[in-house]
Amino acid sequence: MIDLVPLHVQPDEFVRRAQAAPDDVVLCRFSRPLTQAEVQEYVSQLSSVPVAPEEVDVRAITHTPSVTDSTALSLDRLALHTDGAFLAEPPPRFVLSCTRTDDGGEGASTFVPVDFIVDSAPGWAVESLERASFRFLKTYDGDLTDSYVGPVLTTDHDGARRIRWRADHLYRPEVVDARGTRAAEAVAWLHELLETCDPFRYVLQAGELVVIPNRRVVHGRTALSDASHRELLRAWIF
Ligand SMILES: O=C(O)CCC(=O)C(=O)O
Ligand SMILES: [Fe+2]
Repeated sequence: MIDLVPLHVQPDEFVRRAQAAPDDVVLCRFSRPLTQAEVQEYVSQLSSVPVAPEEVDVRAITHTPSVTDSTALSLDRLALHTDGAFLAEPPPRFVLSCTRTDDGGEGASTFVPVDFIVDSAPGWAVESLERASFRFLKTYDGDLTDSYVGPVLTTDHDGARRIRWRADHLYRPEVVDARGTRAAEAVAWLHELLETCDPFRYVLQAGELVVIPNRRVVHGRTALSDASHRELLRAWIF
């Protein structure tokens, strides 16, 4: 299993420790599942742009048979990705708060750090993922208005790598401008790596909340068990 060490923090120190560790996966176990209002309050406190708690958008991620166009709301595994890959500025972090765990103990959260990806990649692949531009879609219905075109890998001012990624059985980022690199091969290489590697896995329990540095790790989940009642509340932190 790929190594990743979540920072385990206590509820009374959660906000302070999470603020001090923006690039870590931070895990906190509360005595009971947080309400939507409590998640909104924590996200408001962790935001770097001012946002009132009631303005924080919280989504419930749970098996919803009536929705057929969302893998997150199905029982299927969710391929490793970053959230908001179609946005010019994806959320730097987001929270997953577990209100109900999977009945069969399935639905592990999966994580792969970007540093593992870069360390595993041949030089031509890193160069392609940094230099070429790729299209990241919001929807698969052919509407490109809300898509983003840019590199997969960037490096920020302090030298830390950042990633943007979404690829699944329906779509892989389309090469818009290869800029002389082996861009299409690099997409295939990264997709294959993420499909075949052994991600860090953690099964969230009811009452646990995890803060994920969205550009420093890709995340997904393993398949849920049949008739799963697992529920997570998800909110992006800007
Ligand atoms: O179900 C999960 O564990 C993760 C869901 C997720 O990553 C998403 O909805 O973007
Ligand atoms: Fe996600």
